[in-house]
Amino acid sequence: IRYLTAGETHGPQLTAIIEGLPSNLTLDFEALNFQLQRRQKGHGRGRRMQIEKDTARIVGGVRHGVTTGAPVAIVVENKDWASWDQIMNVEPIEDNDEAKRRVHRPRPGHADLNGGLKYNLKDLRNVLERSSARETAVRVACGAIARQFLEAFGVKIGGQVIRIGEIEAPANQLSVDELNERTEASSVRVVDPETEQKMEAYIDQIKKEGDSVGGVVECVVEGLPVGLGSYVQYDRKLDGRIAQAVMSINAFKGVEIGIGFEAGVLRGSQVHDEIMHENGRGFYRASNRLGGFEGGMTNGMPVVVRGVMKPIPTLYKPLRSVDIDTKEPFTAQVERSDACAVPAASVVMEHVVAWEIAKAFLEKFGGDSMDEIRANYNNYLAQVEKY
Ligand code: EPS
Repeated sequence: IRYLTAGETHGPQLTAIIEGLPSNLTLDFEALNFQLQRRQKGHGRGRRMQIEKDTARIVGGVRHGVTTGAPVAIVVENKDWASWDQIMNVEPIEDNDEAKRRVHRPRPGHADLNGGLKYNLKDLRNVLERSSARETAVRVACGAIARQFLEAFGVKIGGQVIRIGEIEAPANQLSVDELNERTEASSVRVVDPETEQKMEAYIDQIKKEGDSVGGVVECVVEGLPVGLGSYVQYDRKLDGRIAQAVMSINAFKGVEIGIGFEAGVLRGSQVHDEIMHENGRGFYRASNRLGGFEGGMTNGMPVVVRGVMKPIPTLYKPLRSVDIDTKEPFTAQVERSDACAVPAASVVMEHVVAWEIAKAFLEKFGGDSMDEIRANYNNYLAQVEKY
């Protein structure tokens, strides 16, 4: 299974094509759009989110609510397009710099300068339009379909914000259901109301200072069978593939599985999860410090992934840069930005992780229809039980 996306942040729409979804998967459109709306929320988002009301329109591969096995095409429209239809028109427009809103002042921390040099583009708008995190709207739509596929096999996915700047949330051991219930009610996707208040105040302060702030988000996946991914080849290690997917989210600078970097501090006896067995339950681990992975494969414990997002580089507080025309230094003034998009990034991470897991699931139990996959899955579970 794979997908590609196309579209610009101020273009007419984002488009994705998913290839390799089995037939006879019943899609819940409301649940799909619920995930898109979750991504738009969060304290610290800017004015753009008041313009957009994201919904996924499916324009291929689904009939009467059920997949046919054909590629699934998804469209997410940009409502903001109305204000950009000249500047972002695919047709040539009159050679008027004002109308074109040419960007020649690269913003530190963005793709602007590297992209301009690489693609030999003198209008950096061509870079920023595609490198924008707006693209995650349609990635969430693809991930939400993967999520529904996994849910058909009892897999549950949740997420939470662990840190925003200097404010860290206290640790918890909640199940995915509880986690989702509590974080859904939070403006910053944390479990603890006191932390929520502190984070909100912190974001407001940062915003007032014309600055931005990043954070750490966590995703938990419950209900996975043992043996997704493989140790036999580097590019089949599922933890490695999840790491790639998480790092590909705009502004992410690091990934951890389980205790992650803390494993470099602790001793072996404090890190590894002891193996247990119980009739009925089968094999399990006494703890889950390794976050559900050993040898690049799921071990049946919940998968726990963390990612760190840097502060959004579009600042009201200007940073120094150089104009690509004059090579003169300047300090940028910004029109519109998010002060903090960490809660939204938490939703994005859930969906890119869902995608990688669904992909590995299909590789292991692959089939063209849900029935065929279910038979393979049940057969494997019986084999594991007898082992
Ligand atoms: C983004 C800049 C902002 C964000 C945008 C990502 O958009 P604009 O430049 O139109 O103000 O709102 O995020 C989204 C549109 C979204 O849906 O998440 C950027 O430069 O990455």
